[in-house]
Amino acid sequence: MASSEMNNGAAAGMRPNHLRIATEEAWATREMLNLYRRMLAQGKIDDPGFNSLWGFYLNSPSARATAIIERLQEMGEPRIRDMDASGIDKQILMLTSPGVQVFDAATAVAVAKSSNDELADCVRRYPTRYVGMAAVAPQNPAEAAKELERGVRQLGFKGAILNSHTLGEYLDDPKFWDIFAAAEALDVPVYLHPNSPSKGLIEPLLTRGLDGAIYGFGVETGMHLLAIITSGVFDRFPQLQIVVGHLGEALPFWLFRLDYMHRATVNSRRYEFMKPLKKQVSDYLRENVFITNSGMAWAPAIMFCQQVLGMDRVLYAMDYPYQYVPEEVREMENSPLSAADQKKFYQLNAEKVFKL
Ligand code: 1DF
Ligand code: MN
Repeated sequence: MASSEMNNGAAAGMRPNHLRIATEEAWATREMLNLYRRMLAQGKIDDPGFNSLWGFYLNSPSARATAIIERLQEMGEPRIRDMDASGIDKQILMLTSPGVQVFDAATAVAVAKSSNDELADCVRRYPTRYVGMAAVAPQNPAEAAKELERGVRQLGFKGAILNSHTLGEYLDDPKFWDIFAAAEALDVPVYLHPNSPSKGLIEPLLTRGLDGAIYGFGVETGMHLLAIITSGVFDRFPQLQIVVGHLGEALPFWLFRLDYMHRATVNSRRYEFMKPLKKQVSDYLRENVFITNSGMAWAPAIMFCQQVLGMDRVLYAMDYPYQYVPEEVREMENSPLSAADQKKFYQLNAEKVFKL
């Protein structure tokens, strides 16, 4: 067998037989970062996770912080060059976390609109390279649903970005479900992206420096997705599809225990509010959830997820600019996956989920 058939040509630096669509790629507007700066300077944000994360990125002189702040805001040729240098054909773009979800409701609604307009301009400039996701303000669920509809119908966006908790509140609360109803009706996915753990969840992580992407993001976001499932969101919205990064924030590894213990908890009536679901927890993860490997360029974990969720449920993501490591892209193509499965992972699954 020619080496190009074995490894898809990646090792030899050739073009593979598929596109590479990176599905969790971040950007930021100047307007939003300036609001973050002002809020940090005024010291009035009651969200220790936000203060830790954005206090670092906006104040640290480190090479990591300064390069990321610059790349987040750069939507022109330098970003395209970074994509070319790492072999990325398209970025699915989302307003970086927590997006508008730390603002008061009126500000959040306004910044969601202005950033969506800006993103639509960027996509118009590079229509073959960029795909937009709509930022929405859960602080005002009815407006969020409207903005998602505008984003999809008028701006050509392919779904919504939700950065986990909003001011400590979670999407298992039915007051937010207008957003899920809109996504289901528009037939677009919701990307449930990490946020720092909420105020009530963060303390022992923060005091150990583990609140960020190293682990706290996963604790927060895996718990959030599980709470969405156990609250019955997918029984109410059976067509809804949620995309989650970081290989499903570890939930695929928990499938067996989640099914057993959810059943045990419900059947023993330990919590009055925990109602029986139509299906097992693992069924929702296989039928209503897609996962991406953002930040997890590691073939054994990717292949485990493909094995337990299905080859059609796992998508490629880089998490630019937070994990911009061009070599990772090529190294991963040396995994034992067949060329056909590589094509699903890097291209076809994303085209299906986001309707590209
Ligand atoms: C980090 C990582 C920050 C991810 C992010 O958004 C982010 C980080 C503020 O390393 O601080 O999206 N990530 O998805 O892994
Ligand atoms: Mn990310």
